[in-house]
Amino acid sequence: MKSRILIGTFAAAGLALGVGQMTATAVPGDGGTSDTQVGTDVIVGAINGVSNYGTNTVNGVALYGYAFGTTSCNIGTAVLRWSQASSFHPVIPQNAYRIKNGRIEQIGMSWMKYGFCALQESLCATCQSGGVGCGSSQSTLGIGCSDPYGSSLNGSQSGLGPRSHVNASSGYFPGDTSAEIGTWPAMPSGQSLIARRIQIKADDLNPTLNVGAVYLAEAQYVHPDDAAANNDNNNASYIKVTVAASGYAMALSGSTFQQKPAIYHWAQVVPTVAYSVVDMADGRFIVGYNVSLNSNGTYHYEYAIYNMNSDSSGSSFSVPIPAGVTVTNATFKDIAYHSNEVYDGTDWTILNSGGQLVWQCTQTFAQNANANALRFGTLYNFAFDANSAGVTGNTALGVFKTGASIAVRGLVPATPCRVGDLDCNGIIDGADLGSLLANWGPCPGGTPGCPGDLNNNGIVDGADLGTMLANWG
Ligand SMILES: [Ca+2]
Ligand SMILES: [Ca+2]
Ligand SMILES: [Ca+2]
Ligand SMILES: [Ca+2]
Repeated sequence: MKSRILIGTFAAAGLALGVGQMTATAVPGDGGTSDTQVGTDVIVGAINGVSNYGTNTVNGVALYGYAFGTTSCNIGTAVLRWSQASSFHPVIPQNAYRIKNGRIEQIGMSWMKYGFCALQESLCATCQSGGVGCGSSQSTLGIGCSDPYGSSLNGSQSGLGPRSHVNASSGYFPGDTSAEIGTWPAMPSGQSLIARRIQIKADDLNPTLNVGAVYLAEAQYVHPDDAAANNDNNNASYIKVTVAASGYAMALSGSTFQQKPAIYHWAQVVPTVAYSVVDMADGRFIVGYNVSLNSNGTYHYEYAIYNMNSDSSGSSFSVPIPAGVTVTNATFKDIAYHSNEVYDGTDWTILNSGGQLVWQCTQTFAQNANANALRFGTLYNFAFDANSAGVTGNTALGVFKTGASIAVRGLVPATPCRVGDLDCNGIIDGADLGSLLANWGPCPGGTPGCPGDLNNNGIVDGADLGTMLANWG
């Protein structure tokens, strides 16, 4: 399965191309190695536990609070600086996802855990000398060494800072001085169990509402040294989790999938899912997509777009819709920021016009820097039905901070065949006539729409022949 995904990813990504002022390079996208193999390279070696905090109700919605423990590893060739109060230590966002009914959705996100010092353990490799452990203001994570942060530490609310203060492309954030911490949005009242932690709606966890669902925990490390070494595309890892019927307690299931964001598990559950990897100048997006057949004969298009570490962020997504294709049931799904985070949560608009189905953030960067862009560590869903099967083609991802548009390979609705072009080769000729005559008479079983039944009335007769001849050529 892994090799299949690698090949599919490479093939899809290899066709991604840039338009406008941005540059998109194409590389295999499901992690596994650092990009440069040199310098500092932090990864999540393991998600090591879950803290279950219980529930608070916010605006009438029951939300459950969680934190995931993380063990980082330095798999690079240089020590990783880990100095509290400076910008040179990791910050750690945690996310939760659910795969259900053919879709992967992000169902929760935390603020950023601010790391403060590193032990020197050996989860991923033999820990070499060079690291400076806890107790020094100049702590580092040595080459090959690992450092565990338990889930209760990653859920400690005073040590969780806002995502809006972090640039995941450069890894930069203001050092956690008392002055900086003083600028963090205040803890909302009445949310002592869930504030700043991963928050998930009860309805997204209730087993009777989520039969067959697969749940995933994900964590990512963000660090300026790792970003500067161009080793920041392997910083997210995930693990499966179970959800108990009682109190919706989560528990880890199996082993951590290292250096892979959770979106790559979608194809483990839905094997026809494919991916395009989009590397912008400042970070990586992973676009997952799948087309399935609906019971009514139309096709369901499902796109999940994950921004791993692009500060430029996304602000629109569009799919070409050929003339003659009918689109229904277009939907958008984001994930809510919380705990007084400054970002807006307004849903994107959806417009099918001029040959394009377009999802659009309601404000530009110039209008509102805190608009609901598709930011690092988040995954948004874009879905629709169409009466046309999927063919390989280019979608477009709009960039929030630059206004650029990036072409992204995906599956898009095919141009419909002309009425009477039974073999769909662009011309109505003797081959099509032969097919119509071969099917002359009632359709098998009386089921309308058999080959040649152009007016869909269950019989191939003179009326259909007349239509074909009228369209001849
Ligand atoms: Ca890394
Ligand atoms: Ca929203
Ligand atoms: Ca034909
Ligand atoms: Ca007919």
